[in-house]
Amino acid sequence: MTGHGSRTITDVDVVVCSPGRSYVTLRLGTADGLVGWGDATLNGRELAVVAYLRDHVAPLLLGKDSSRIGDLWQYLYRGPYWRRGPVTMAAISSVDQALWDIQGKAAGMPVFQLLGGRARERLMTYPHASGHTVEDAIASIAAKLEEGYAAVRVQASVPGLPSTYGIHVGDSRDHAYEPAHTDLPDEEAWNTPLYLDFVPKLMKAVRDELGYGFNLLHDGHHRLTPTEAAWLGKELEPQRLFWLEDVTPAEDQSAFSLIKAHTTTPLAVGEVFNSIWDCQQLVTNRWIDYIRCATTHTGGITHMKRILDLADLYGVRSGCHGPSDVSPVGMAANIHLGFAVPNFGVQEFMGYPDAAAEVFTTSYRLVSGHLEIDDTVPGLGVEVDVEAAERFPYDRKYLPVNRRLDGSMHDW
Ligand code: EZ4
Ligand code: CO
Repeated sequence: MTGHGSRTITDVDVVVCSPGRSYVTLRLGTADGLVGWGDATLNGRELAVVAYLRDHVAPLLLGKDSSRIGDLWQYLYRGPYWRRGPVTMAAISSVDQALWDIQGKAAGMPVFQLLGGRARERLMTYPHASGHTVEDAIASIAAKLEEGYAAVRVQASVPGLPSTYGIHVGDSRDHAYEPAHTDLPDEEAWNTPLYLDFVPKLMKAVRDELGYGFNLLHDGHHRLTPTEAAWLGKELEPQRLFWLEDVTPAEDQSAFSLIKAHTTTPLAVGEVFNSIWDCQQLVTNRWIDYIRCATTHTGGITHMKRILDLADLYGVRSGCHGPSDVSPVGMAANIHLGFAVPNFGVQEFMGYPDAAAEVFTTSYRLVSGHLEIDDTVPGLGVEVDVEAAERFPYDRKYLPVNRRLDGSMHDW
């Protein structure tokens, strides 16, 4: 499988930078001078993927034919014997994205053309609205609707808890979840009865105030048991959510059988998944409505396309994870897929710190809460300014951890 032609991979570099957030970006170069970019960012464990790429993957790629995307995927997945896992799959994802980028540039076409061509004119996105009070959260949603968004996720501070996941007041772009402390994880507190008492009141207040003319989402962030999640889903049925996200820790796929049996509130899960096997039971048993894998963490475009094709057979639509810790390169990969697949649902789009725009320029753009893409830019359409990246050296940060009020660890 060694390549001798113009498409041979001749250089492999990993760019690490922290322009407000940390990003790991793979750069592949070919003999004929094409450059492909891939996102390998694993929030809070970035350097593990850097080592995996530099120490173990780069030597395997040099001299290979960059056009053999599917075969290189299998080579990196089956080859090491040790399969799956977030570090391995983020590394494979970045290689796959970079190869698709090169393939598109070689063909002179945007990647979505190679995936079957444009299936829609724009992608619906959802941003994050939040507030310390119900009133503030409603005002935050109203501001997003004013900007043109057709879907909004809402979180609000749970009364009685010192901090709550997803609250980032005062940050208009909402690229939050950065712990305030840079050296050690922030510690948050959790109490299920307080949360379950509050969320139905919040959602009812939102619909009472703003009506039903937009898609409303909420993220449970893996905090509930299956029974609690089933109860919450039933309780929220009158508010007709677009989706209720990550109600339970998703490594237990069959938990969703219980939840789905009890509620018609649509369920979404998958942002921490890293392969089609994590989705298999959820999709084929129709236990979920939206699959939330990100192209960056689930094996790149090649593997994500297979997940979405499987999902389509069961009426499950896409809702790719799109936080600001998926880089603009990974976001572009999500977006190219979103333009091409029949079962696109929605794209999360949190936005990026201003400094990230000094490093990454994209051919997609956000217009009135929807993503548009330039037909004329080949590949993934993201350029990475390596000199600019050097101005933002790596800055280690951790995601928060979450403890119950008795001090025991809970899921964040
Ligand atoms: O906690 O991206 O739906 N979005 C989320 C995110 C995740 C972070 C983890 O890195 O749940 O905010
Ligand atoms: Co989430």
